[in-house]
Amino acid sequence: MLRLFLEENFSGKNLVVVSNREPYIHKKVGTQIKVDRPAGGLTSALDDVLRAAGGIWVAWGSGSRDKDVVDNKSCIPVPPGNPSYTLKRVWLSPGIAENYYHGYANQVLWPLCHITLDRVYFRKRFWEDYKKANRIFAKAVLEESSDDSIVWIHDYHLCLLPGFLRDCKSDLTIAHFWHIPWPDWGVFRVCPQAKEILEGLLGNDLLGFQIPLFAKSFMDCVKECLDADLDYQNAVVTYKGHATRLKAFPISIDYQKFHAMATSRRAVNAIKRIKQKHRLDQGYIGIGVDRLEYTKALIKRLQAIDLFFERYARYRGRVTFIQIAVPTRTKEPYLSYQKAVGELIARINGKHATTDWKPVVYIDKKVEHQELVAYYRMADIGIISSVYDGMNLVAKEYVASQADGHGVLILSELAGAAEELEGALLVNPYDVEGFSDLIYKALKMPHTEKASRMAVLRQQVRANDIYKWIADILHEIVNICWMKSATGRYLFDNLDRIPVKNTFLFLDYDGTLSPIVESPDKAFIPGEIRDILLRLKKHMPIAIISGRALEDIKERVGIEDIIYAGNHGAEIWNGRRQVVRRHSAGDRDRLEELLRRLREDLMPIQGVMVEDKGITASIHFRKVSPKDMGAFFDAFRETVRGYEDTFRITAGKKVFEIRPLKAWNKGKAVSWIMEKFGKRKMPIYVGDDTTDEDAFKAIKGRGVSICVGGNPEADYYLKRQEEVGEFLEQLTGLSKISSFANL
Ligand code: ADQ
Repeated sequence: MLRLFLEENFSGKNLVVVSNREPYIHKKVGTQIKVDRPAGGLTSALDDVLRAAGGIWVAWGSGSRDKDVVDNKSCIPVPPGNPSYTLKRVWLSPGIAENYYHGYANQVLWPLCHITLDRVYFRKRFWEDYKKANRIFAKAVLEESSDDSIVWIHDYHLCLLPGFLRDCKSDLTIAHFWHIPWPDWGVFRVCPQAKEILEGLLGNDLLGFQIPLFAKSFMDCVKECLDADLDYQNAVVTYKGHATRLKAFPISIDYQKFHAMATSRRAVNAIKRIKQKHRLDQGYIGIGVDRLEYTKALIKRLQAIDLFFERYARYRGRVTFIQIAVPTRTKEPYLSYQKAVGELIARINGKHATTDWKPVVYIDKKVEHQELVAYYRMADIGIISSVYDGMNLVAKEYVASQADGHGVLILSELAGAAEELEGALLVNPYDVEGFSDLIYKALKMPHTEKASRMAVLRQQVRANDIYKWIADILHEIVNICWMKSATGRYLFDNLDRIPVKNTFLFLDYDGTLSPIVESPDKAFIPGEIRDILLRLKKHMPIAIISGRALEDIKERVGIEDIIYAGNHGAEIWNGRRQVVRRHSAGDRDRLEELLRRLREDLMPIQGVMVEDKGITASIHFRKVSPKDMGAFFDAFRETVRGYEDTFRITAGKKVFEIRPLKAWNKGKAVSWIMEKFGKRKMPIYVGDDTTDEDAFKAIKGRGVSICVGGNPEADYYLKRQEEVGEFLEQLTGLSKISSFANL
């Protein structure tokens, strides 16, 4: 899928990924040079992207032998043995590296963004070298990019890079993903370089955050600090004439890889070995896996564990907590933190241990992934206690490795992952007493509830894996590229090119006539737009084209004498009666049968809504409680099995869509309507959705297509849905003039 997307959208484009950390490190081992790959889902997923798309990865060459293997442009083809893209290394002197990385990045931006202000340490030389390092990165990127390159930057080490690049090459497309939280203005304001940091980041075309809250906090900071135009509704900041779009893209993991590793024989053997080694055959197991990092709040978690054994003493000897913590930063305050964690574990073990059991097993080193999934799979409880966290991938790794499906995830409500992972037990890590009670609750939870919570979690992570994250970001980048190349294609700059004589107007509904809303049943057409359409229909034929059922769309628009196409054109109303009912009787019978079975099988589960749209159907489950979600998915999956030869079943936001495999599309609908009712007319089509692409294509060369938000297939774009009303209003005026001219 990803490869196909990249081939279609990125061929001919030069993709430049930039990060502090490199994907391949050359080190000296004995007398030999060895290539190391830093572990981590993100690095390997980005590596996949570059392998498929080609391009360049620019990163700091931090390995002891990195310099020995590059060419005179500091480049080396990678992956070793089967090269498909270029790694370009950036060299930082030890002094600059120290101040830029250990200084400004780790002692200023990291604690600032994680709201641990007592750990923030500003030094002038940190900032000076941070600027120098960003300039060195900028020079390297510029050497390798042309005006139509796409630069994709990662994280807080490179805040100034987008601004530096924009100053030198204003046409570059620049996107940046911010992996850590973005704090409120009340916190960010303490940064002496707040203005410069924000200005640097506003060099981006796209700035991605983990969750919407961080994007909003960023916007608030810009509002307080810079004289910029802010469009909160569309999340766009315009500063010094340049627009930056902000958007949330929750990062994820390679679900299938973790699932496959967890169900492998190697995992089963590893579990046996680990249990034997730590004498864990009896009783419950809790797991914590973290970088040894104060924001992950290992101390709070250990305090909660200590209190748990105090308050629920009967669990002594029956529960063991395994804490795997890898030290990744080797300076202060990490050394003191490591010492404090070690001492606290020793104290807890001293206090509660028995002759053949100790409450906490401490593994203070990196554990290979295959081994890590074994720990995840065997653990009855996974604990994440961060005091603030961009996302937290361990939570998702634990879920994906829960092949037996009955572990309980205790997740800090202050981690970005808490926004997504319904089914977890959320904890406030500062409330140590509440935390210890939650551990008790997790242990006492009935088996059925554990299973249904875990089923919900697994479905969520499976449906939103790292490849979807990448595709969502790249899709947004492609749209931005198109919008930029479409300068001059903004509809309001081209009104004189819009045909007003002999025109046939086609309009999509959701996102075009009606704003996008949380729940589809609340999507109503604004009164002013209805009034405009009532006036406009006197001057030109109008057709509304929608994926909704015909009756539904007719009722929502509520205007007589116009054409409606429902169910993507499988039902058409010509203004007086229904002229197309493209039901295959067989499909309808099958759908009825499937819906009857679904109603029966899902009846015991509260909150399921089955919507029969005649030709298609939607199964809404927004109102199903998390504890029943597992049962819902199981029953749904079981019931639809055997119908996949007739229907395509796709997942939306808390809804499953069921459509006949042979269903029509909006392109075919427009062509059919033009053929029947508008042979010599000129179509104008306004839509916003990917399903409108078929219509844009269908009228290419014989009409005008307009996309709200932009689409490479459309002739012109509108920036937002509200502009549709403005356009229709203008069209009314223009049409009147043209009617008079024709008299
Ligand atoms: P981190 O804070 O590093 O990164 P986190 O999401 O907590 O990331 O993931 C840590 C990773 O390290 C996991 O993949 C985990 O398996 C691995 N790991 C931890 N301890 C390990 C050990 N002992 N041995 C082996 N592997 C270990 C930042 C942000 C996060 C955000 C990520 C991704 O702080 O909030 O989720 O980026 O955007």
